[in-house]
Amino acid sequence: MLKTSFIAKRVEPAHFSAKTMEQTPKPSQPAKPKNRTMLYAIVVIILVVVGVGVYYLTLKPPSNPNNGTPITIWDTSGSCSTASNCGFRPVNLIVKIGTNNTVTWTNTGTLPHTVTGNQTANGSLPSFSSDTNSPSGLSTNNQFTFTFTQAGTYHYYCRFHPWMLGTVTVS
Ligand SMILES: [Cu+2]
Repeated sequence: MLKTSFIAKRVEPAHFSAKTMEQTPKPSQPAKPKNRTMLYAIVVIILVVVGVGVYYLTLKPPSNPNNGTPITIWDTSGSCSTASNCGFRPVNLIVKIGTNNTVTWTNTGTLPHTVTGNQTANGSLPSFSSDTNSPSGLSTNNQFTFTFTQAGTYHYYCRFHPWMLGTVTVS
């Protein structure tokens, strides 16, 4: 009698403690995946926000940071065989000294282009060329800025594609 009751007493706490030991991690287990899901969601949101930010910073063309009167240099997806698929826009720009006589060309095309003053046509007017700072041409999104301080009509072209023509008339 004594022996059996003693064994029963000893077995019972051992069995109970084993149950509680098993049960203690159980309520924390369903909580862990919840916290992980939240963490993954936060990480994904951060990655998306950073990704979108990097995308806009690297791929969005600059909105004329040089802040001059804008002229767009354009070409049609890598083609510039005639004046119909590349050029300057506007072709003929009119500016006024003291108002908007600083002009910024931005290459929005895929090919390198230049802004090269036609000194034969411009005569004694000040010369200007993007080659001074960009001898291999303006690549995509690159800019050239020049301030016209003398009145006259300035003819210019692209050195690589001489059919790309433009004028800036300064008064
Ligand atoms: Cu060109």
